[in-house]
Amino acid sequence: MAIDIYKINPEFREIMPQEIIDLEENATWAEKQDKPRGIKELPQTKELLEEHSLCAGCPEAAALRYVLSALPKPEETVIVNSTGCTSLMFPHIALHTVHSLFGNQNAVASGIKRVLDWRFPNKEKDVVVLAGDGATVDIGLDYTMQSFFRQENITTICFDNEVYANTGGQESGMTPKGQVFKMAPSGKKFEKVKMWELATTSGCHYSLNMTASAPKAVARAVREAITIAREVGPTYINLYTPCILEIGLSANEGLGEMKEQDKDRFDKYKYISPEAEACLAKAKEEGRL
Ligand SMILES: Cc1ncc(C[n+]2csc(CCOP(=O)(O)OP(=O)(O)O)c2C)c(N)n1
Ligand code: SF4
Ligand SMILES: [Mg+2]
Repeated sequence: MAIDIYKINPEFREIMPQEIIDLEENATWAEKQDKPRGIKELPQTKELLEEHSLCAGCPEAAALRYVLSALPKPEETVIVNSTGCTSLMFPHIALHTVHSLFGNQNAVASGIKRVLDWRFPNKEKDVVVLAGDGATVDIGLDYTMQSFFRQENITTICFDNEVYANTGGQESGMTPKGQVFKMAPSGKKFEKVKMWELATTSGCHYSLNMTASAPKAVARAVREAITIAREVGPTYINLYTPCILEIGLSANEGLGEMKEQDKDRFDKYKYISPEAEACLAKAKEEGRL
């Protein structure tokens, strides 16, 4: 059974690019089976980001595919994103997304989640923030942390490429010490902010630091984070998706870089609160995970 998410307003259909019409006609989310997509279906599905305008081989594009394939209920999900390389992918997916002003994505997501819960009290609505490190940790840090403090029922996924990529390579708080970029030639003077630890101390019930090297691991993390966000409180996933352009790698070297970092800086930090542990155990028992 297909899941009907994406509809073009009939009045605008005539002027829509073919790509958008293709999304409406061919993005089915669950055609062959009565459950959402999974990692195995990535090569055949229009809706799991068939095309994008990022650099060839950009790990952000692969990571978004894994995230989309793991959404438990895509038809009941809203993704809030922010300006950056990530935001270039959203016009190519058939899902409800909101492009917020740079940095305020967690405030926007909080409002959307509250209104959806009020408007649809009998439905589970998932709100997921997906934004870069500049948006999440630098310019939007206050909004990010305040949403944790308020215990909003949202999942925040930071695509941590350790740089302001979309504006040509400035350092962010997430850049490692000593790193030089085109527009940060003197080198980073202090250590990378441990946002995953800040998320834990700011009230997140689930906080991970990982690379996007293993699709199934990313998908599992997304499903767990969304399940906990629904029932317990805010969750955070810090996902290393290196900007291959800014660190001088070619299109086929992103995966190798992530695998290298699995052994080193991205050592799979994982925090789960006791309430979240109980929530996951119950979800597994009921076959929801
Ligand atoms: C309010 C506002 N401030 C600044 C910008 C400029 N801007 C656009 S993209 C970007 C950098 C994004 O960096 P990040 O969030 O790390 O995403 P990436 O491009 O690295 O994926 C900035 C500063 C903007 N568009 N709007
Ligand atoms: S600039 Fe970097 S983050 Fe942006 S699309 Fe290219 S490789 Fe990806
Ligand atoms: Mg970035």
